[in-house]
Amino acid sequence: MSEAKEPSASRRAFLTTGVAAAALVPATARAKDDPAITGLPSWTTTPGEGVDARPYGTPSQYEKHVVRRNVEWLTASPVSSVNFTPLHELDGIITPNGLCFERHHAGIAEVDPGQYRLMINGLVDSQLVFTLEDLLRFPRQNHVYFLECAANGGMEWRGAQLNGCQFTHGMIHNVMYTGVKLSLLLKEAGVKTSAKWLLAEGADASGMTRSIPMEKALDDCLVAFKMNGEALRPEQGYPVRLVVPGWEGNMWVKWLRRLELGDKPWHHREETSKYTDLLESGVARRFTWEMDAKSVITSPSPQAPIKHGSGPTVLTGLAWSGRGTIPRVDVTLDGGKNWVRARIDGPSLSKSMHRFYYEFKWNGEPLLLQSRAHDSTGYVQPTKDELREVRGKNSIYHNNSIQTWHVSEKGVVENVEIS
Ligand SMILES: Nc1nc2c(c(=O)[nH]1)N[C@H]1C(S)=C(S)[C@@H](COP(=O)(O)O)O[C@H]1N2
Ligand SMILES: [Mo]
Repeated sequence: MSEAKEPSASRRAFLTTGVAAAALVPATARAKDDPAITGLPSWTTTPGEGVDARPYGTPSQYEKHVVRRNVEWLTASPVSSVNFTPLHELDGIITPNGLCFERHHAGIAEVDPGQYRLMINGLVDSQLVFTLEDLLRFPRQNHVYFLECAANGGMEWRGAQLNGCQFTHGMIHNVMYTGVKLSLLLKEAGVKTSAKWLLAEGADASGMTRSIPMEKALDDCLVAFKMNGEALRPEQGYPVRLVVPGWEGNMWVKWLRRLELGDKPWHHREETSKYTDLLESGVARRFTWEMDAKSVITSPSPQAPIKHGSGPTVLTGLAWSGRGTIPRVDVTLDGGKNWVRARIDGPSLSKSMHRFYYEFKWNGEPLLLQSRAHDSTGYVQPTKDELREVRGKNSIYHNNSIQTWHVSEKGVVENVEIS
């Protein structure tokens, strides 16, 4: 891999002249003869709807295309399926609640909060059962974390396949959670010294269960009841879900109803037949919990082509790591021959998405766009070939390789692979 270079001389010149002399971006509209400025549209001449019209707000009618989408051929039934976050339409680092991708194995459980119970049993001094009211009387914490399904990018292992970052990378969301530290609840029950593992169980019809080592359970896990300030959505596990920061999404049990303490892992379905990585040798790697550093350019991308022609162009994307923060993201416009450092903007939080930008002057020629994340442990996101060398081609899960987008002279963007 080549070293990241500082911005080129021409880019520096563009930035200086942009600030000192001419406007950064040439204005396209002119006041004279433009009905959008000389005219009087209905919203200017007539009062709009009152404060009683939208008791729970929804986006503008012109934003109807910004929705979760699914890939029809991917799964047989919508109750055991996945839809994808429209990453190409979003900015900043927070995923709006209504756009968080959904993955459930037996549909959305509609849990009555009055009948909600959380039980702690197994290797504890006293078995406990909490109501939702009980949970609300413990001290709370707020944290922003990404949740990424281990299958994110799973369709791309053997070659470029899905045309859009919504589909190649959209099994992720980044939300501020409010909840109680799991360690606090476990201490209430009194963890026996023989307890080394925790089983988290969901209340939905899938009977979702995962084994979590005690060190993680006592470290930063949360029992969460709020997302981005409001109650969890039913899709995300209302009224309570487990938050397992930095670890694969499957472990973040929704509609959480039971925590059992034991002395060994349970080896249930979701940690044996699923979410394990079949290596070239035929051996399956189990328990790949931490999500390695990854990034993707969200615009330009296949669903967000360049429509304005050559000239000033904003490139933006997301980067994240299950092991810490993202101090650095590199981008290349020429398929990896030259790398420049992107600008990270907004909060840099551990195990949270980071937003990066790279502003450049497009000369109208074809581009091969890539981004490469570095995390706070020093780990660098691998190319697809580098990852395949280690993992072979049988894998589905844990694909954190570098994504390539091809931009044509017309600004049309496609998912491609280069080696
Ligand atoms: N109870 C329960 N929890 C669950 C699941 C489920 O089907 N049932 N799906 C898991 C999987 S595979 C993932 S990737 C995440 C998805 O979380 P989300 O729907 O909030 O995106 O929830 C996990 N927790
Ligand atoms: Mo998942």
